[in-house]
Amino acid sequence: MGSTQKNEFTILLLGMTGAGKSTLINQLTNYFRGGDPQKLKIAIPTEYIKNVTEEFTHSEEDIDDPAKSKTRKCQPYSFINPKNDNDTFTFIDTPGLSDVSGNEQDEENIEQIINTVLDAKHLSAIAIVANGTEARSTSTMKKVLTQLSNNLPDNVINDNLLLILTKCRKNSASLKGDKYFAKPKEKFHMDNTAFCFDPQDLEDPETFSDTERDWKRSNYSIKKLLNVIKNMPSIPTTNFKEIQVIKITLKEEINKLSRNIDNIKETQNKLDESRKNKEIAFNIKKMFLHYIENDVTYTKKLVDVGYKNTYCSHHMDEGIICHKNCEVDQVDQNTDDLRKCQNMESGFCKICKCGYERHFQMNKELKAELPTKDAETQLIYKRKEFEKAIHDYQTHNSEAIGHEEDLLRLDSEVDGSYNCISEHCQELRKICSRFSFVNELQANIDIMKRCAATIKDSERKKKPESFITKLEQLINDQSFQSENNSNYQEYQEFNCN
Ligand SMILES: Nc1nc2c(ncn2[C@@H]2O[C@H](COP(=O)(O)OP(=O)(O)OP(=O)(O)O)[C@@H](O)[C@H]2O)c(=O)[nH]1
Ligand SMILES: [Mg+2]
Ligand SMILES: [Zn+2]
Ligand SMILES: [Zn+2]
Ligand SMILES: [Zn+2]
Repeated sequence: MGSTQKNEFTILLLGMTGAGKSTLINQLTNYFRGGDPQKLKIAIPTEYIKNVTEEFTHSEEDIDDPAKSKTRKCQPYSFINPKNDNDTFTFIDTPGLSDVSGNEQDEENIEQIINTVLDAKHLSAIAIVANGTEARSTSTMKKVLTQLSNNLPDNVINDNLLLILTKCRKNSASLKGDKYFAKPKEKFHMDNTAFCFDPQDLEDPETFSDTERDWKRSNYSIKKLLNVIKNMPSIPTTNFKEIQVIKITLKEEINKLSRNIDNIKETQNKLDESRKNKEIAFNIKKMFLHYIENDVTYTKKLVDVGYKNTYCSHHMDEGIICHKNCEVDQVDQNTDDLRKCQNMESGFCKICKCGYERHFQMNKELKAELPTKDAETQLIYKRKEFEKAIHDYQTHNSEAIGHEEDLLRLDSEVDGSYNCISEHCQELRKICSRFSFVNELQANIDIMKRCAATIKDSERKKKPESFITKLEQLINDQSFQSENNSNYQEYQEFNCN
């Protein structure tokens, strides 16, 4: 027995909807299985021939609706070369892409296409099928590649790309003035007319001879195509996988980053709260120390009230409430909010004459008569309040320290995320230089931006905001770079025979 090496060639057909991918599959079926215009073999039903003659499964829908795309699922069609049964050619028909950008169905289809590629393990070629009669058929090629640019590795685009122009003969293909997004290795023309009219029309001799002629030309193009495919490097689909993996990692890292920016915001709020409570406890402590040391008669207990009072940290111990039931909402102690209190005039308190910055708010008040007028018992109460204030102060202080530590940790995690994202972007760029980070990540960045904008502390805000700017520059920079990337050359119309 001679050495019979089995060769498997997998070809992915890509194109806009209606370009003629499924019709090409029918033409291929006839090529491989010896059909002819009068005895058509049908793998995929057409508008005119609904009955399939072959055993393949297909996913055609809305066959009679010219406005809709037909192929719903990626479907492989395997053929054994009649001239050499060691060669198997598997053409993968795919759902066509629409002209609408950002189309959800397209996104779904692209995902399906990539998964099919991954299943294939090896790919011999990606053949872009484009309507050759369209004035800018090469720009449709560019469109297809752009839509898939975040999924196709460079080596495939550089070494395994083919262009099949349908519905045309070589001399009628109008390609003038178009620029290539990438250079296909070879270009083919065909007009698979036999599947595009009512078979009864073949009775007309002119139609018959035209169809015969188109048929021969198509088969000649297919023969050429198969030869080219046989000589193309078969590439493993690992690069596709790698792109997917890096994309997932990038997404995860961006999500982590997003969560951390959210955490910074939350932690900042908690820190503000702790600092505020710390200040309140400090002032209460000061007040009771003053009461104890100066033996101030203490007849009322400090109780919670359902409204906010504005106090002065210098005059609180005199029992002065600078503004009872103050309507101002002091957001945090570092802001100028209390300037707006109605008892402030040009930043000074009308009641105690101190500056607004000495003031703070709390929903506590000396109220409710103590049950005793006895000095000894009063002192016990005063001490108890004093100690409670010390305790509260310590609690809020250690809370604040904890939040500060958290913020430092979050800051460094955010930095780490940046480095990680930047590394992955570079890694991705190496195998997929056309990758558009803007398309992939802009939405997440916008969410982060909105979150960062709500961080109250303007100092705190700076870090995430500068970080997000840096990240935006990174992704914009990378897509800018790609325009000048050597792998990204635009080719003038070229001729192939
Ligand atoms: N004249 C001519 N018509 C063609 C040719 N190829 C396809 N058509 C017609 O173009 C239309 C779309 O063809 P399909 O093969 O379904 O196109 P497709 O790329 O599979 O479309 P989707 O499945 O929607 O992505 C049909 O009406 C075909 O009859 C061709 O080579 N010549
Ligand atoms: Mg189709
Ligand atoms: Zn007020
Ligand atoms: Zn005051
Ligand atoms: Zn004061």
